[in-house]
Amino acid sequence: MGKRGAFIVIEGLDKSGKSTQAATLLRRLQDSQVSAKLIKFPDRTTTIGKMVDSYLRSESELDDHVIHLLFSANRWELASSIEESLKQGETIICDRYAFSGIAFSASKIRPGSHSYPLLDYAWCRSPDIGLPAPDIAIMLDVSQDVAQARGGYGEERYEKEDVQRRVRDVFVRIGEEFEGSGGKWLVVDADEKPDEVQTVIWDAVKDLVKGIEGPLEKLWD
Ligand code: FDM
Ligand code: MG
Repeated sequence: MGKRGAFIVIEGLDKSGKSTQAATLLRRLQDSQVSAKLIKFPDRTTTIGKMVDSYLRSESELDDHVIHLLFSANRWELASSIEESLKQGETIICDRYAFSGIAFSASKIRPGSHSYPLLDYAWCRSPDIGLPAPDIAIMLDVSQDVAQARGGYGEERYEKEDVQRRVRDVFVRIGEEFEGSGGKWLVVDADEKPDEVQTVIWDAVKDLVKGIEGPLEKLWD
């Protein structure tokens, strides 16, 4: 049996440079003759993804539980194809995953309250239990000032300062729990120049992308 591919997740706030870093990493892997592909969540192309897309653009309203479960279902739609690609030795770079799922939902607060959660943290985590677990999750940590300097946030739901601040706090908790469950969670200072960020990322993944002997783990299991 040959080695399986590595499952690399890149997480972070808006304007943290996730998509740029993911694309740069893909190019570098391809230049090094590593079989690799880039995926992203939400995958807005599927039927469920289209419902998510419409919600994010505020073209539709959905109950907060419903949209949370749709984001998770959107990952489950792709779960078996992720497993298959990894088994065939292909490395996957994934732009956002279940960690964004928890962070954005669990950071929602009840209307009229300052900090009382709308959705329970454990409830938010549960629908993703058993998904393919990443071999490493890389959290690009950008400061509010640098995010603003990069052109600020866009028009979509969640692209607001107060939301981003709360989301960041939940990411910290998620990272601790992922590490506690044996996962590899790397926080990278995304205020640095793109080249410097890429150097840190490359250093963290360069051994993993040679292929992995061990089995693919299940998330939160
Ligand atoms: N998002 C993303 C969630 O709320 N839950 C999820 O499970 C995922 C994967 O969707 F604001 C949020 C994060 C972001 C928005 O993401 C769209 P992109 O990366 O900007 O397309
Ligand atoms: Mg966005």
